[in-house]
Amino acid sequence: MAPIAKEKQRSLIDRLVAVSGGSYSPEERRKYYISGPQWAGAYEGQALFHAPTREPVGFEEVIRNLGELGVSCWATHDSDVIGADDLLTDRQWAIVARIDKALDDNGVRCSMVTCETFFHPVFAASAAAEAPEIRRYGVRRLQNTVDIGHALGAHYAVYWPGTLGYMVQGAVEETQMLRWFADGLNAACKRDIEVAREKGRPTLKHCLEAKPFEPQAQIILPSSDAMLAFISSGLLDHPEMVGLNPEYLHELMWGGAARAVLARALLCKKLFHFDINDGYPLKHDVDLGVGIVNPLDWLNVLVLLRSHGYEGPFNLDFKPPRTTSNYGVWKVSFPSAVDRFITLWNIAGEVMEDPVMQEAAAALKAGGGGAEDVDDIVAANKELLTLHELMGHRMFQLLIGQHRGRAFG
Ligand code: GCO
Ligand code: MN
Ligand code: MN
Repeated sequence: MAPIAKEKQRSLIDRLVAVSGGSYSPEERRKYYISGPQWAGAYEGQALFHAPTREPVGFEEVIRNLGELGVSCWATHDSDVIGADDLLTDRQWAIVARIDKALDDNGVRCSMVTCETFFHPVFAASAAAEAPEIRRYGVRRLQNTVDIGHALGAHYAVYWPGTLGYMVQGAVEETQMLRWFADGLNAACKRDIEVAREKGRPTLKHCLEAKPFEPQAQIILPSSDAMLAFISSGLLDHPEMVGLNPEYLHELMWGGAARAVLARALLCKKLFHFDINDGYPLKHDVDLGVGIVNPLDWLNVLVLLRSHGYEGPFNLDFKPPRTTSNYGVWKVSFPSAVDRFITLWNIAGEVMEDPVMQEAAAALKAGGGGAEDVDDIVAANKELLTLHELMGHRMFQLLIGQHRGRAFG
């Protein structure tokens, strides 16, 4: 093939997107509680060893593109749009008003705000560091994020504690750090109760997000399960206001099965919010688009969530790859992620209604019958238990559409 001239490359992308087909209309996409984070749309491709590959994009452009694609909600860190120098000053409210207008103009709602307590140098030792002035500043940022959330009409606040942990063991006393972290959350909930009362709004749902690895010797709350234990530790003044925002990839990173993690959160009634993306176990937080690596695993996750009636947001917390252009972010990255999600959601519905899956599950629960003696129990269930593997295979068939007559060979 001859080289593709620069000016012909966008039309090539457009043509191959059209040939691929399978995309949903903005109206269809809007039926789902999906949010597009400011930081995902504006991500320029930078990382520890990597320079940016894309040009900067402002919030107006992100919100406009989300509106056009049919992503109904937007989410933001307090510092994504408002610079650190403007935060906590009157100037921030002028920016919030511009955000509000952009949301309004494009038919997009703000679902979630999140406080950045990891990027700024003041948080080098986390927002729960030893020096009281660091913690006081952290509390001001947390409470201010609650204020911004209410001003923008959000219902969720997310906290990813970033470098809550240490590089050098012994320098930090872990129980103390956890108490200080709880103090910050307590201050955020207290402020929330006050503002919600003033405004006649419901309080926010405060969601903790775990990530097992960062460039740290130890992260103190590395997994959703650790956070569940923390929520019920007695350190929180309002444990009923605090739940989880698990992230699919973060659970995969430590070797967890996302579906089992979510099941534990569901049982505790703490699955408030869910960051959706994809990637690889025991690797860096690559944050690829949902379902692009592990579609079968994702199908399993959605079957669980659908069958338990999860109604919270699905937040597209992914990073368009460095190889994707600014144009590609809106032409390929976002719409393809949303469309894979919707397709997998629909297939999950088919799994739940599939007669093979239903009969196999019912047969396993019925058991072999009648046996009391241990050898009899083993014998009575021997053939039935093959159904586990058959169900795994059936999930694969449902994923690739064999139940709809798709055939090979
Ligand atoms: C990540 C983190 C962040 C958080 C965000 C919300 O994947 O690096 O998940 O994207 O979700 O900071 O607090
Ligand atoms: Mn991540
Ligand atoms: Mn996340």
